[in-house]
Amino acid sequence: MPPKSRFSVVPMISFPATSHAALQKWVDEMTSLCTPDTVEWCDGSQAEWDRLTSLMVEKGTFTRLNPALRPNSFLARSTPSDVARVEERTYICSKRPDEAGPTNRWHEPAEMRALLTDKFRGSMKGRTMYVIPFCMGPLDSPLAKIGVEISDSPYVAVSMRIMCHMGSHVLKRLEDEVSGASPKKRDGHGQYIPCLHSVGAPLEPGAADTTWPCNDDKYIVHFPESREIISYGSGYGGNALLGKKCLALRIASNIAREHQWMAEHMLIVGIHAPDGAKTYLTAAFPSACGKTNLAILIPPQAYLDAGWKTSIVGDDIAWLWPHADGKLHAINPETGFFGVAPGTAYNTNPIAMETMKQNTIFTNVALTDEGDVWWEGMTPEPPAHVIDWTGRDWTPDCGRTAAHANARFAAPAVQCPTIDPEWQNPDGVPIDGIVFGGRRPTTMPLVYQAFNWSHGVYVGATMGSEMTAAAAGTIGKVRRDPMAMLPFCGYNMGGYFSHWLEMRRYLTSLPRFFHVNWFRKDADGKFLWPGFGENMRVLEWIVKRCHGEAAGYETQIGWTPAFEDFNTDGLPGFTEEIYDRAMAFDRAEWKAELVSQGEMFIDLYDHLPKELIFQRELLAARLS
Ligand code: GTP
Ligand code: SPV
Ligand code: MN
Repeated sequence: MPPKSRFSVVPMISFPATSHAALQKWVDEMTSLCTPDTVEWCDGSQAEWDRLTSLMVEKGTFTRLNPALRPNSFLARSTPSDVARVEERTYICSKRPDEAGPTNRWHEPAEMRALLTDKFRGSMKGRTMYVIPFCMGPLDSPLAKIGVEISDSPYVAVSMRIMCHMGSHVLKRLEDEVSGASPKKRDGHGQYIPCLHSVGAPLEPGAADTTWPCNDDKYIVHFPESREIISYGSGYGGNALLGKKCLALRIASNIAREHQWMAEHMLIVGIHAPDGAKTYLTAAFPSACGKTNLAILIPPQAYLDAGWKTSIVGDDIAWLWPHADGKLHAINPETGFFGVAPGTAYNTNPIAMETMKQNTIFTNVALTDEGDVWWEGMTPEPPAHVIDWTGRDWTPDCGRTAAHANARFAAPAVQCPTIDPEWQNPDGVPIDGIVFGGRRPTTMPLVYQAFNWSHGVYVGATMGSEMTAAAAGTIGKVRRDPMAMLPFCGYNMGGYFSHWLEMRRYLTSLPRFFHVNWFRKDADGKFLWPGFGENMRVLEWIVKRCHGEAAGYETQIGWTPAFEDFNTDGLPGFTEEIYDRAMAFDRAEWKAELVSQGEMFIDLYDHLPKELIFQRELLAARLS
């Protein structure tokens, strides 16, 4: 150890940037630890966006898209090793392993803190440290959570401006809460959640930078008891935009269970019936299983003619709480959509295409010769030549995909033509139905309704989906993904099920529960259901069931619509015979389903609420 000199350590502390003493202290400490060249407090202004995007264009991180085709929009190409969330590097550091539970990776908190302190020492050398004040949820909502992300990535700073409320107005609110100038509107008044992020690529003086700095050693770490997030090594999506999965799901799920609310991986959609009635539903589907698509669905022509409409409140995360009116209310904590690009096209997702017309950041899509973006499925015919997501020349016959399968767009929600007028209402929107679903090529019918709340929780808890590129595992195998929260529940999954069951007590007007499957296949591997806009037909039955306005008949697994109660106007090819196959109940498949669910029940046995064991028994009894 060299002798400690009084002058050898000169922490770069600027004049106080905030009157929030605890925040200033944390930023000063992180500055001393990470030793960035400069510290910038983000104000969230247009001028700041212009400066940072131009800076990234200069450095090669961003390509400015042709302003005539895609104004104020940019393409980023990440390093091929940094293209998605890294579940195997995601940790929940609670005091006891039991609190994280068998579905999470646990690590002892003090040890992890020491390990990360080492990683962050000097990690921002040669870079700018951005201090990003942000708020998840409308600032005046009781559930709103203020966070401050410290990051050495300008990509993170500009992406956060799209994805959440970000900048001086959030910092001012936090300061006013501490000084007493702001009335108490949100729980956690005066408090913020510290989110520390580094790409883990310090720059020696004079060394050349890469266009997507990151580190092969990645850590996405959550301390649920102290409500802290530390992320190291990745610059991509949910690994780096810490307000999203880390705060709004993993940390928020911990806060929610203590304060009788729910943080869920759900879309929120509004359905406007011809009589003017509006019904809001939430739906939990695993990653890349169609949440964005359902939230921005355009009903078929026959429905539009009859006066049906849909509107979106959120496409990925819902925070729900028992409102004073006795109903579950929901807010979307985000202000942008971070959607999967491949497969998105004007013929299937026109609303998504309209939303990303400008002010959008694209990551890992292809660049056309005209300076616009392209990805697989965007147009019926591929362009003759593009630059692919790795920066290489690409032609349709080259044998590679032009865009990465998890290429994404980050677009402001306000640009969505069907954004719901209530989407920023601090009071949220009342929820009448909760929908679960996944990719199930067999077994699961197009739609069924659960018998009651506890059966609904069982249906959500036993949800599964066929493995896709988004989930690590054997492609084709069913992965159990309870409530689509497997990678996002920040505590013991069994305790999470108990919390769901308990929430019923706080409500006097209960939402109805449903399960849908857009992905059932024929023997020849073709989808039995056309999906996309046609999903409106299923939503119509769901909405009417929520209000007791549609018939259904009781089966072994739940309530289902009869063919004559299912609207097929304007869908001539969809015969009763095909409907029956899409809705079919196959006893052998359900027996296999019960066995497969049993594996998950064994894994979760220690904390599994007995109601769910009984629900499984009841299902077995109905099948026998
Ligand atoms: P995350 O953002 O990862 O949480 O996912 P998400 O649930 O929002 O997924 P997204 O909507 O981006 O999923 C898109 C994928 O689902 C694409 O491959 C779509 O083609 C497919 N998809 C969406 N809706 C339907 C549908 O109704 N039928 C079929 N067959 N595919 C669909
Ligand atoms: C998901 O994987 O469910 C996403 C994308 O919504 S990310 O924000 O990268 O986690
Ligand atoms: Mn998601």
